[in-house]
Amino acid sequence: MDRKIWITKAFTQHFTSTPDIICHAPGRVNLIGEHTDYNAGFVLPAAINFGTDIAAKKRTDNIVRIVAVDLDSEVIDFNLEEISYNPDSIWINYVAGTLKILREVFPHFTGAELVVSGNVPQGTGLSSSASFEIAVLKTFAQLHHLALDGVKAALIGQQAENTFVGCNCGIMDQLVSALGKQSHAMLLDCQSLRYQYANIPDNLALIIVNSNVKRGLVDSEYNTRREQCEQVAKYFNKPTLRAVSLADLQANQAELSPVLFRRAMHVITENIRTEKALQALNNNDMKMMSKLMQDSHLSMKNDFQITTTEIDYLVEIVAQELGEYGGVRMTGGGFGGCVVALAPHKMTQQITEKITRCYKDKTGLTADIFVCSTTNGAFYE
Ligand code: GAF
Repeated sequence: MDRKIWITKAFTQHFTSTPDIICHAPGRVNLIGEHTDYNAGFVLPAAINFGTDIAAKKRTDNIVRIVAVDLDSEVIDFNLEEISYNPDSIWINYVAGTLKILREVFPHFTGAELVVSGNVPQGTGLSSSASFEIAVLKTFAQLHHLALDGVKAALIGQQAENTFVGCNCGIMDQLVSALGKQSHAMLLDCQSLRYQYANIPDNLALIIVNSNVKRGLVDSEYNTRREQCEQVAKYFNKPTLRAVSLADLQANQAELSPVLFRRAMHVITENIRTEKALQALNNNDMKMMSKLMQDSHLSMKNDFQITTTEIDYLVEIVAQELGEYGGVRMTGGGFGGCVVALAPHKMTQQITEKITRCYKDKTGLTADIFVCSTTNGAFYE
């Protein structure tokens, strides 16, 4: 059944009335530019056809009542005037945190009845949480006529994660969930927050492979990487690594610990690759894109050290099939999660077969393979 019809039905069942609006916000896949966003660098993500749906009706008091249909229809109420962290139900903090920050910007909006459901595979690096935050923000902006553009919404979502949920993420996921464009990736400059779209050529499929490696220590390792990047920027007396050139980094190698040097090497070279990837996509130059994605993966593996043996193996077998006709690399924060491939449509089947044939034998795990499409950022109906 169409998700819109389905969530409308769920709303009617729970609240015995019809919703005022249905909002959707997508998850994302990042084509290249990993761990560069919080270094004020470049990223190249695309919004995908997995996301969060919310059916909503306005209330005139300050109560928010939300039903999570995917979690046994758990119902949680809270008052907009008394928002605090809920240690017993982690998912509600994405809603509560987002609305707390939204209230600081727009102090007078009232509550709502909400039914939420999402289909972004969780914990796989495809931004289920950013899609949830942006869906909540889009819903409240629409219900209460708040002047909230995509960039402002993304900043609020990010702030909620940083200050309420406790993840020190950058801006990429929220921004592409809010402002992505069908058939396009988005080159985002995380310093100026300016962005431009790059067409994904029609002949290419977007294949996302979930390694099903359980992501351990993601938050602590993520925060450690961020601190290491900040240390190097501080050494150069710069606000972020964006302001440090490759030449300066290389000239100072002896002064930095090997680990810090490698972390900065990844970020600085990844920024260069990401800008080049925009040109490669615009020119439909798959040979170049293939090389950039391969180098990006090696940099994440050797310098930033955020891949796993299973992920490296997936990348290796898909790259063998693709040759220079397509690109493949790990995508997202790392330590498990997904691999993304840009591949000619006609190679989709052979890639799928190769993964199915080899991955389980080698790792004991079964990979989930999604041939995805790109979509627009958040919208309401
Ligand atoms: C996670 C974060 F949320 C993003 O901000 C980004 O840093 C990404 O990891 C790594 O590129 O998705």
